[in-house]
Amino acid sequence: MQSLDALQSAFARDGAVALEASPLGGIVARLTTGNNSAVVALQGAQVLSWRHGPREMLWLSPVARLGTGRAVRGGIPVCWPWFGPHPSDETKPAHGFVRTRTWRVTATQSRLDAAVLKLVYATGPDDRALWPHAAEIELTVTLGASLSLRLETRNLGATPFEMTQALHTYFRIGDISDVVVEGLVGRTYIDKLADNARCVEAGIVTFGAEVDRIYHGDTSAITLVEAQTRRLQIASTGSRSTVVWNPWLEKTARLGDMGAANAFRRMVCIETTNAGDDVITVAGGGAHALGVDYRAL
Ligand code: TA6
Repeated sequence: MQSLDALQSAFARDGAVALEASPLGGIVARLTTGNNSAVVALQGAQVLSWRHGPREMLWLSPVARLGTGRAVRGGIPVCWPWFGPHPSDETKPAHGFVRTRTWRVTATQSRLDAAVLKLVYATGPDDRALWPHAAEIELTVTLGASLSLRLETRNLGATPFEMTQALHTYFRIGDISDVVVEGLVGRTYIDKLADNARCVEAGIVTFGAEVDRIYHGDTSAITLVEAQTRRLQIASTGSRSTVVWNPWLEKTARLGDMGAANAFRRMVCIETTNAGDDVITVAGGGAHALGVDYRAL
């Protein structure tokens, strides 16, 4: 594991990238560009905070802690190499296993318009019982006027493997009743709350109860709209599916790590995915990149 001193000497970039001990435990990288900042934990390469000017854009559980062996609730968890429950073995962790692994910082960059951080995780012997393939994943976080993430999967073996994945982003909102999601009208979706029934989205997505849906189709122009005024543009690449989720009251209680009974009112997940029918096959020696750009309009 990389020590904080070694990380600071190798990767700190004055005014753009700092490596710090997080009050949540563990080591984080802090990116700064102008009035914008982001905090990324080495655990899971998880973005924990994105501040756009004075505003925190991501929701993070108030009881979130690093280094507990459990995934952190909030920010942008990286779900890989499967999304949701394991397709055939329910004893395996939901959303894959890299959320709780320590990733390696491999590069940082201070550009005129952005701060850049790269982290890598390579599957090892401890992972083989969960997933038998040799692979390396690299997350590139670019903070400028927008926040961009690019998750590249590289198949280091000679045979192809299938995977599903997600950048499982928790957006911070004022109240769920004031929020709609535009850009999914007409799309087919799997309703995970209706025995995985396949439905068609009739219009804009609103929230009045738990929502847990995998939308299929183009993901390049989705917008989170709050109180008809605040708009956040979500532009994904390498993805033909988007998950929209709000746990509402009962699931919030069942999860037990949301920090408050009504925490669901302050967050909504709009996730850039390869999920549902959108399964990716990576050829031996090949690669696949999943990307997203978040831009406050
Ligand atoms: O993306 C939505 C979802 O699959 C929900 O079904 C819920 O399980 C959520 O992810 C959180 O999963 P986690 O494993 O982080 O508790």
